[in-house]
Amino acid sequence: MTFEKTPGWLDWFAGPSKPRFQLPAGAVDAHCHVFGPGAEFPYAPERKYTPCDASKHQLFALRDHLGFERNVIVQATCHGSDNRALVDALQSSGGKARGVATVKRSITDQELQDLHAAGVRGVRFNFVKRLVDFTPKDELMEIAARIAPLGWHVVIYFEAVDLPELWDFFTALPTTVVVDHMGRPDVSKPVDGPEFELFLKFMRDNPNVWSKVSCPERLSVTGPKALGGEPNLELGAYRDVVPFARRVVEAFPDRVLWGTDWPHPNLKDHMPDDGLLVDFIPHVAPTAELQQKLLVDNPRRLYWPEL
Ligand code: 0GY
Repeated sequence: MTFEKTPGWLDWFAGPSKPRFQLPAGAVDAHCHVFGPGAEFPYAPERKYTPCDASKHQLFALRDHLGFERNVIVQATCHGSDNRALVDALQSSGGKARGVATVKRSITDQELQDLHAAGVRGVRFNFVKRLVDFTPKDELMEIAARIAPLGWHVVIYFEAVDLPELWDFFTALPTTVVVDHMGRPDVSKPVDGPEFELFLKFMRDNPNVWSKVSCPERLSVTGPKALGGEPNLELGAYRDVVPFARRVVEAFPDRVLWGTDWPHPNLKDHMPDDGLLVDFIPHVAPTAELQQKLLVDNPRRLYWPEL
């Protein structure tokens, strides 16, 4: 089967630079995806976008190029609740990848066990309206109750303006809860303002809540171009995201994760150089101790506790 990419879709960046920041041994890219390939793993009929293919081989090559040891592969909405591409990538990784799946309430216990055996350790609940249709909260709560005994967690993706409405549901979840991309703050608002303060309170009041401090390229309003017009972190690329991510890392050093978000779905203006994204890490986790927690100890606790 062949698929037409969504108009305006930007392909991932094929020649990433070698990061200047040396990742610590055992570093985990804790948020990335595989797309298809569509001819082998067709995209879901209910998808809101059609990506370019981004295979497990390309993901593993990027992992090695950047200096990560492991990946956490997150089911993307373009595959719906068909986790075959994810499972195939996990099974091909030689134990170097774990996954977060999307499931429906109709999933059987045996299917959950099979996902666990493949390396799945969480489910994702997505509340971003441009990506998914609404799933009733009672259905999601039922899924959360079923995966909790497996020791899995729930990954939630939402936008900052929706946190007040979703608060009661999130705080009732019975598992560890991992927030994608800091709950997508509007970084043109003050880091000390009421919107981001609500997110920090969400983490403060709920010790089971973790956050990925990922996606500067997605959240930034100032963008990748720094003074001089080149993507250069020393000169301030994605500088508007730094205070937000750094605040979360410093306040909750044991509950943060970092990921590339490769192959960067739905970016319309620019496609980041993944090497440059790795160079963003010391700006938000400025000490070796914080980097070790963010990149090694925290993802290991959540995804490879047996190591
Ligand atoms: C991300 C962000 C996005 C998309 C998805 O599953 C997805 O389709 O997560 C987005 O468009 O913001 O984390 O990859």
